[in-house]
Amino acid sequence: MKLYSHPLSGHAHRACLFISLGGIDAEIVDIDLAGGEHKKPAFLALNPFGQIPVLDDNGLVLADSNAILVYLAKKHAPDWLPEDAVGAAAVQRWLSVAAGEIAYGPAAARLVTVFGASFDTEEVIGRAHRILALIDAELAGKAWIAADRPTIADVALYSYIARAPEGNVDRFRYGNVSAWLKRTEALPGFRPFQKTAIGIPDAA
Ligand SMILES: N[C@@H](CCC(=O)N[C@@H](CS)C(=O)NCC(=O)O)C(=O)O
Repeated sequence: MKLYSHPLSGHAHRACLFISLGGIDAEIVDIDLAGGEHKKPAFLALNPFGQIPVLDDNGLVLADSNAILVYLAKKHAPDWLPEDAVGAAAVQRWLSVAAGEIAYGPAAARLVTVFGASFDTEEVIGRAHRILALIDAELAGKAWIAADRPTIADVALYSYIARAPEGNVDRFRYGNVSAWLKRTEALPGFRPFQKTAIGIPDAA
């Protein structure tokens, strides 16, 4: 099994993190985003969207980080994705947040600073704080976002929240979020998301 990835992509880190937490055997293959490898025919044949991450499980090719989490959990690490209707819906609710509010908030703010994207900085940082405040309230009195144990919902939310300061989003003011990040980082098999020197330093 191969995962096409890039060390500075939070979407790819989400998949790499779960491969590591789940003890899943996969080779991580870095794609040269700066050189445009993801827009060349060989990669577009794997994912016409021209985006990483992409999983290739012996010819079964799957794009989209959250789809990859669902596939890997179902196939290799079922404890991370509840089967029952209520439990599965609770996880899906936060996968949607990861693909929505997180992508358009903290991930977008980081795209501006780390990759030079031209979003409205004030708007994306404002969005980031709105979703962080909601998640902070949601985590009051609970250890994990969607169940009484870690699930792929926690994995999907982790990467861009952890690196939100790189987009000048001060996440340090959200105490429940900070405690949840630390709990995630203490899980066996945790794999960190590469840091850059950009944005608000960790010590803030
Ligand atoms: N919905 C996709 C989004 C993936 C995504 O945005 N990947 C970025 C890297 S973080 C990418 O490949 N961007 C290159 C491009 O869109 O041209 C997922 O969850 O995997």
